[in-house]
Amino acid sequence: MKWQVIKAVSAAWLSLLISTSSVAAQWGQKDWGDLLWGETVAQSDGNAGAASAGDVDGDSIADEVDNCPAVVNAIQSDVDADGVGDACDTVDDRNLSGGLAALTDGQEIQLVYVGLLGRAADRPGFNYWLDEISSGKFSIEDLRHNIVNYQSEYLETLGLLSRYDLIAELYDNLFTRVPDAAGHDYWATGGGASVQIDRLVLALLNGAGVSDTAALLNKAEVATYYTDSYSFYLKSDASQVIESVDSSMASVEVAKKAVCEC
Ligand SMILES: [Ca+2]
Ligand SMILES: [Ca+2]
Ligand SMILES: [Ca+2]
Repeated sequence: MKWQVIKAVSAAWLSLLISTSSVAAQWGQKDWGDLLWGETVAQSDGNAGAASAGDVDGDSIADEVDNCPAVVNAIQSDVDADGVGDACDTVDDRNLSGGLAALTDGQEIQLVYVGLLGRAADRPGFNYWLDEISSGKFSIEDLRHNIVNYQSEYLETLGLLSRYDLIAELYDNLFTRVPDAAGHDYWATGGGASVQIDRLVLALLNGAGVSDTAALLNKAEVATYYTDSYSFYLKSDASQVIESVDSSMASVEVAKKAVCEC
């Protein structure tokens, strides 16, 4: 994430986020050049303690309850909830069919923050939008609208980019990869060029293929973990924590470990 604009969160910020605009938008599913799948390699996070008879990997989780008995994974993250930890699970059992409809309100909120601001949401902002969207007062479109129109944090960074450069930045923020040529051209000058530049973030969320959807779910997972866990919110921390999260489940364990610093 290249953009890191550190500004204090203020009451005025929240008021700016409140909008009455609601624009329905729909995009078709597109699957552009997904990364090769299944290349996740379980790795140690490098903080193993001393191995013992009942804890062979030395991560302080006893073998009988350790979801990766041979891999250091103190957080025990398991995003597909199959009992095998992210650090050593090579088969992603989640529904990766993609599309906005498959995301929870909380995931959508985090991913709009991730896409447009490059960071996990702060708790006041997240809770405000979750309440408003869950109650039906606002929609995810309203959150997008407010960020791209009123937040200087966006207007002074991604908001200054050309359409072509913005696509690349959104791919980096959302999918942790550079756009493939076909996808880049599609959104820049092809069939996706009809999507207004300010609405590209939701179009990309909605059109993500299997591998990119895994990255989105992982980003949302780690962003939510950070939002729920921090004792003092720093935009730089909120950005760093999701920066290296990609389509691999192993990247989730590593990122959560960095949040918790345990
Ligand atoms: Ca262990
Ligand atoms: Ca382990
Ligand atoms: Ca698993």
